[in-house]
Amino acid sequence: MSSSTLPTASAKRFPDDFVWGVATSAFQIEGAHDADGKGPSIWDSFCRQPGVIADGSSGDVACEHYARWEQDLDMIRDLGVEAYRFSVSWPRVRPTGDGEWNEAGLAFYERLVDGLLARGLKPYLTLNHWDLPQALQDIGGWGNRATVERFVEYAVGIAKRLGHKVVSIATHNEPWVVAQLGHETGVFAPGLKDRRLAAQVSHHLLLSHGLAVTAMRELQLKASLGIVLNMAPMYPATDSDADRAKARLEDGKLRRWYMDPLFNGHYPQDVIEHLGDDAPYVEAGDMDRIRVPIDFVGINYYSRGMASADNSFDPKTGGLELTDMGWEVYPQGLTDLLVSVHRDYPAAKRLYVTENGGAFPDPVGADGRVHDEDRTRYLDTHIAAVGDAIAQGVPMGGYMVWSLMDNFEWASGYEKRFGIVHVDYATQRRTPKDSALAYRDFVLARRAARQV
Ligand code: IFM
Repeated sequence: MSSSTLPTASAKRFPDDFVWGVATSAFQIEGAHDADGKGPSIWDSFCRQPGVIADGSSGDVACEHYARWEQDLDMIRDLGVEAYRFSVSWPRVRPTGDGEWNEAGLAFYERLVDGLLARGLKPYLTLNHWDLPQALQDIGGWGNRATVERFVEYAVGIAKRLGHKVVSIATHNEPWVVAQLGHETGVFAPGLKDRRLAAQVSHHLLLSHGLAVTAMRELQLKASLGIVLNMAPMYPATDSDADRAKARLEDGKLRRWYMDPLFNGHYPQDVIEHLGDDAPYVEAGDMDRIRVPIDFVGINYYSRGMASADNSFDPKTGGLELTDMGWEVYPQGLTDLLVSVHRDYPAAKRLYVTENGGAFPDPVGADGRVHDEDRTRYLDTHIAAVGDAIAQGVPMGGYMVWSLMDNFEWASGYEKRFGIVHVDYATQRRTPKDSALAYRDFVLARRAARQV
């Protein structure tokens, strides 16, 4: 099949050890929500509440990856990439988050990892991509400090089983989303609306990260250890002092709130003041428990943030190029972000773009193919933006497209398609879109160039 490469990205230089990959998460693709002893997660429960998922769907079936994993691994291999970022479903391996482990669930991930290795693919594992066991939510979830201990047990259990085979283990994916969207605005599971609780949840997530890393280090794993954060560079909508102050605060809430504890051992003072009585309770010693050496920070980037003091900025009215999520396409923001993270947190030794991509409406053409020029252009310009950051000295380790295939996009259900592979949910047929073919040819050309 013919395809075009990515012309802007192709003009950039990437280090020889730079890793090219694709990413997914368990709940969004696996389905098999109650198969082989899996327990319910908070997302299984949340989806059952009327009105919370745009199309009324759930993750019950999703992409049937639990059953189709071998075919999917062949597909990843055929895309020419080197790495696959996936997550483990906590309730699949330990159904209630406590007590008995589920050997069938563990065996599934072992087969998956062995299958990746057999195909020459590097496994990048994430422990928590949001699907907390419901049984733990029933006793307070991430608001309960005891969940921190359960998470450490989970991390150690997975690390013992897979940590000598996988390339990397990330503790959490986007803890900001869990705290803010899950506990403050309530648009994601577990659907709570309590700012005080959200702040406490963010602290427990960070604490569990630090304690899990410390516990996993003792196992002397092959895997590198780190965390994945969603970030957006914040720009003031105008030059006014008020808008600048707002941009600074928004950056504090999204980025510094996580990066300062991880690397500097404290929460940002301006955000603590902003939270006032809602600031989290922090036990003596917690900040040292959080600030432990890690090997990488994964950054998930989709768009920039524009801050205006009166919240009047609306990307939908600005004539800007938007994705199907209503997010602005702004590749320069990725360069700005990576450069600033490296400048502000030099102790973050290695950065990865662990997610980047766009949702676009993708009709299947009369020729049976998906000509997703907008996504192909998005990938081209954003990969080029990573190349620009590398040229400015940012220590980048790799880039992973979100997502391998169309999947369950949380509160948007199946209406938004992020995949470079199209999924026909009626038949579960997978069809690589033009963006997948362009990415494949780009990556294969990069890999071939290394060998000369
Ligand atoms: O689908 C999500 C993913 O689970 C986490 N990062 C953002 C993606 C797009 O919304």
